[in-house]
Amino acid sequence: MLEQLEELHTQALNELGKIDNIAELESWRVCYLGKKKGLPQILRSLSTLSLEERKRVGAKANEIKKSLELILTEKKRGLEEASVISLVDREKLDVTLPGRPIPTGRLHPITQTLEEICDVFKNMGFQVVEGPDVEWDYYNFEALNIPQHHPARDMFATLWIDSEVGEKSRLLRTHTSPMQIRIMEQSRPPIRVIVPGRTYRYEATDATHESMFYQVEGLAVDENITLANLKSTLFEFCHYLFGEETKVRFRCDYFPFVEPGVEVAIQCLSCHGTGCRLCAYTGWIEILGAGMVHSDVLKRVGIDPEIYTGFAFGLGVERIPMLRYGIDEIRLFYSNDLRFLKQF
Ligand code: 2U9
Repeated sequence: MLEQLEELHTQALNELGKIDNIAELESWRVCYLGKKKGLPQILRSLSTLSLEERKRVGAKANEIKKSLELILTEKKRGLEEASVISLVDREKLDVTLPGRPIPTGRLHPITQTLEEICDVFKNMGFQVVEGPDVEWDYYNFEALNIPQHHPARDMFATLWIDSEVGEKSRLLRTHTSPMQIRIMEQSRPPIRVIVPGRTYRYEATDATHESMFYQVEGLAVDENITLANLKSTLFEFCHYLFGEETKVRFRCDYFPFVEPGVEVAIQCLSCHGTGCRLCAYTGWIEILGAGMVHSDVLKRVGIDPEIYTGFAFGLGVERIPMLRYGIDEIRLFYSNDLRFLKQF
């Protein structure tokens, strides 16, 4: 029996020497120290021996058991340490490696221009408001002095949403002016707002026309607002955007929602008035349309034109970076070509 114990001890130690992971070590423990097998089983069978033998074999078995338990604890600690070391080694971070470049995004050139335009007017005390792209015929046309069959409807090739005709017909707004009507319906003067946003036209695209483009429109309504206020506001705007020295020109124009109406042009940035391809040899470049809000438009929203007057203006946003950077193709802004967009 003692010999059998010694053999078991040697075998256990041999096997332990070959183990290099925790899972195998656990199987080893079950095999030699587990309740159902190994030493505990031998200890249970002592009852068949004489008292003398039982004492000796029992003492030896306990001695081996203690020795195996001790060596098991040590082996376990050793394996755990080794596994932590190998984990640290595998997941080691080389902080001296150069970082991976994270490409930074940028704002679209039209967004940049919109923000710049809005900032100029915000500094002059205007509030920025936005309206819906889908509008009623009433807000886009009727309220702006353009009733059914008015020839001015031809100025705005419209993308209709509803097929029936009338005030309750829906469309994609052809200008952001409908929002100014909504503002005047909802609030009382003094009003100073600008409305940036997308506008839509049912037109074939070419180098200078898109079916979707951005506008910024402005409206100021108060007592004693005159054409002089409109002129100074838009002169200030043009000087800020194109430089203090830029010459600005006001000429008569017609829009159904303003009276009088004006077109605002700046002297050509490229030829300074002598005439070139950019300004179609006129020396001037049109930037804005504007005017004094028509008294009928004010009346329709319940603002008394005897007490209040207002000015309004509108500009196409894409034209600004096109003039500044000499871009001769509007469609580049919306064709998602990063080679183009990355330049801004
Ligand atoms: C209300 C009353 C009047 C806004 C105006 C223009 C003239 C104009 C064009 C410029 C280039 C549009 O993008 S564009 O094609 N706009 O010429 N806009 S007056 O007048 C208003 C607006 C709202 C209630």
